[in-house]
Amino acid sequence: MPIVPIEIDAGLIARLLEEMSQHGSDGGTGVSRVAYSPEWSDAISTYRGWCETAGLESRLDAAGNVWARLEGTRTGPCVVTGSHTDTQVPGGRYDGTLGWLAGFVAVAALKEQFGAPIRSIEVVGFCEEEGSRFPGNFWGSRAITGAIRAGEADRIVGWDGMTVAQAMRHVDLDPSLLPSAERSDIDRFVELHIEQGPVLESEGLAIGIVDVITGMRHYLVTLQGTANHAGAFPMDLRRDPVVAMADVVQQLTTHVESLGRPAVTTIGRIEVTPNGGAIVADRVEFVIDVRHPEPSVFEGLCANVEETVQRCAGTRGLEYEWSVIADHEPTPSDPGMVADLLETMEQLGLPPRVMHSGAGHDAMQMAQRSNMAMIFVRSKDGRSHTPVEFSNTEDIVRGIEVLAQYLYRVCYD
Ligand code: HGY
Ligand code: MN
Ligand code: MN
Repeated sequence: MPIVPIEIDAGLIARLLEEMSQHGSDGGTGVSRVAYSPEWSDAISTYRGWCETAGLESRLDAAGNVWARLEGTRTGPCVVTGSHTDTQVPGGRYDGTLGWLAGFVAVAALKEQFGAPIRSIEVVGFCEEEGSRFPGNFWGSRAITGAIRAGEADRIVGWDGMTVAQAMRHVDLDPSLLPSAERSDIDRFVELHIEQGPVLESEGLAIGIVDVITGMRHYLVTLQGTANHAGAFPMDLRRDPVVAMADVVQQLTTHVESLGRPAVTTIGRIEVTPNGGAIVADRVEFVIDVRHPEPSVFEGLCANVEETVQRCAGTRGLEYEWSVIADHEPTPSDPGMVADLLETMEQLGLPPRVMHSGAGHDAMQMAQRSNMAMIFVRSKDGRSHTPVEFSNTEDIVRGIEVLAQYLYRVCYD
């Protein structure tokens, strides 16, 4: 299908990103905006104001996902774009926020330049994706796909000690209404997102299309030792959980490095109790993040984690336990959507590049119910999950052009 001229206002997306970054800003380029926080509520209000100005009907669902809808002339399943509204702590200005605002800019441009589509289009801002306030992630997209189990909001205790349910009530959301956030009328979901890695930049490319999103699993591990004096208690009598954790880190790293790219394993959250400089620790709690895009390798990596924790704890006579707090299988994009997006890239004069996503995304949750694909925008130095993450406006506009052309292709024709 031929492309059509669609004007994307570079100044607008730049201004929106700048204004949105103020909600949770660290005064520099960093943003910390966790789900259901005051800065999160302010961000939603700002966004809904923009929707009103653009003449897009907006609403908040029972989970706190914010929707902007451009009504089509024909009833039936809709097409959705968007991304998440929350950030890591600290995070940057682009992870999630870019896809959320890019969807808004694309749909506002289509509305202004072509009027009502045939098929309705919605832009979603998922309330929580990062797991930066609560263990696990994809709370918003799990509400939309009906994957939240009864009572889960009361069972999940955030890193700040507040349950999801308490945090929801704090912003006047009623967790008992979560089932009403479920949608079954979404035909396809396309998410624009920063790549968060170095691949596009290393090849001098601005845009990529995702063919598979990596599998990812988070193990929350506790190793229980015996607190003792750091000086008087002999090494050969100790039950030191920090040393056992160091064994786990070393052995997992050696194994995952032996597999080469794109296998990754990360331990980035560690809590030592009582965390005293002259105390042999009593307990260590840490999260092991395991990822691979190929199902059988992913399963093997996870099995190795479980064997390694068991072995290292046993060697030092420690009790241990683990729970899986996030678990998402490798998720392929819809091949037809990938083909359409690649054709659109070629029509726009962009070298077509297919790639896997090493980051997890709401799109993997949405794929449980809808056809899915993702558009990646180059990340400077491949950095993300840090205040220095950056994508330049020119690349961002190219990404929005691909998104807008795709939405035109599937909703206006
Ligand atoms: O961890 C992830 O991949 C996502 O950014 N939350
Ligand atoms: Mn993200
Ligand atoms: Mn992220």
